[in-house]
Amino acid sequence: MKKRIVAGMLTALMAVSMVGCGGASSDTADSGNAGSDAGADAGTEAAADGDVITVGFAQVGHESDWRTASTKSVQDAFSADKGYDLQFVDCDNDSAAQIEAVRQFIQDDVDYIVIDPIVSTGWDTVLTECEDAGIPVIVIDRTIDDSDKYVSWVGSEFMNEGLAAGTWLKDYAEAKGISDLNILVIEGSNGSSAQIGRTDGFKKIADAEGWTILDSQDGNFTQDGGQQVMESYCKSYEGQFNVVVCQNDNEAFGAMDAMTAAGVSYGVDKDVILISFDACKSGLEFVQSGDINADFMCYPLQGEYCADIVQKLEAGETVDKQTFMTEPWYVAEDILPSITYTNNAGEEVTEELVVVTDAASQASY
Ligand code: GYE
Repeated sequence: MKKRIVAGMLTALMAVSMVGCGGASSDTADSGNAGSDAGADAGTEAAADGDVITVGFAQVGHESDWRTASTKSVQDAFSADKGYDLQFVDCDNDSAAQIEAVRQFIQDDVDYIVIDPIVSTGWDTVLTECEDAGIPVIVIDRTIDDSDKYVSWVGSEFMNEGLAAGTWLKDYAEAKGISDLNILVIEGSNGSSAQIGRTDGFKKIADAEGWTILDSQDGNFTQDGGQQVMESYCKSYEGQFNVVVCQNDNEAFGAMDAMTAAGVSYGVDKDVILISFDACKSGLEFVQSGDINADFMCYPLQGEYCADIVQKLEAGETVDKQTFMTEPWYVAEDILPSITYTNNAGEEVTEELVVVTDAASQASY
C-alpha cells in the first residue's frame, strides 16, 4: 500500500496531539468539543507536497439534521484544498449498500476508509478485506461491535445518553411531583449502536424505577418516521401516556406534529413530558420555547478528529483506539442544576444541566 510521509509536519503534529482525545470541558454555549485547525495545517502541507490523500467515506445516509452536520464536517475536514480526495458515498440507510461501498473503496485502492456503520454487526468479513488490502479503517459515530479490525473510533457514548435521559426524568418527575410515568419510546434505526445504547441506557433506569414503557417502536431517526409512529401511538394509547422519548430531534419534530393533530399537548407543564436526543439547533430552539423538556446532545462534528487521526497515521504515530465526544445535557427549566448517575464505565458522575439560551441554540449545529 501507499504509505507516505508528509514532510515538515512536526508543528502540525504537535498541535494534533492536543486534540482528538475527547474534549473534557463543558462550555455551556457549545458542546465543549475542541475541533481543530491542526488537521487543516497538516493537510495544507500535504497538498503543498502535491501528495493527495484519498479517503473513502461510507456515510449512513441523510436522515436527520445530525447527519447533515456530520457529512459537512467530514467534507470540510477532507477537502481538496487541505490535500485530500474524498470519495463520499451516501448509503441511504442500506447496510448492504454500505458494505458494497467499502468494497468499492478497496477496489479503488483508497488510502483510508472512514465508516459510519449503519448497524453495529456484520462487519468482520469486509474489515478483514480492508486489512488484507492494507487500508486503515477509521470508524466514526456509531460503533462496530463484532470486529476490532479498525484503527480508531471517534464518537459518542450512547449508553450514557440513555442513562442521563432516564436519570433526568427520575429527578424531574420527583421535582414536579409526578409519581406515575407511562412512557412511549420512538427508537432510532434498529440495529444501530445509537438506538441500542439510548434504548438500553434509558431502560436500565426505567426498570430500576418500575416505570411502565407502554411501547417502543422504530422511527428510523426521521421526521416522517417519528410522525407515523406517534400517530399510531396517539390512537392506540389515547389518554394513557405522559412521557414520550424520541431518540433524535427529527423524530421529535414529527412526534410534535402528530401530538398537535391529536390534541395532545407536550413540553413544560403540559400533558406529555417530551425528551429528545441530538440537541441540534432546531431541537434546542424547541427546548428554549418549552416544547421539548430535555435534549441530550450528541456531537456530530467529528471530521477534524478523523483528519487528525489520518495525519497521525501518515506520520507513523500511534492513535487512540477510542475518542469520546463531550456532550452537554440541555433542559427547558431551571429546576435541577445537575444529575448524578453511574455511567457505562461504572463511574458515578455528576453532570450539569444547561438551561437553553439564545447563545446555546445558536452555537449548536
Ligand atoms: O442521533 C441521529 C442520526 O448515529 C448518533 O443518527 C447518530 C444518530 C443521530 O440519524 O439523528
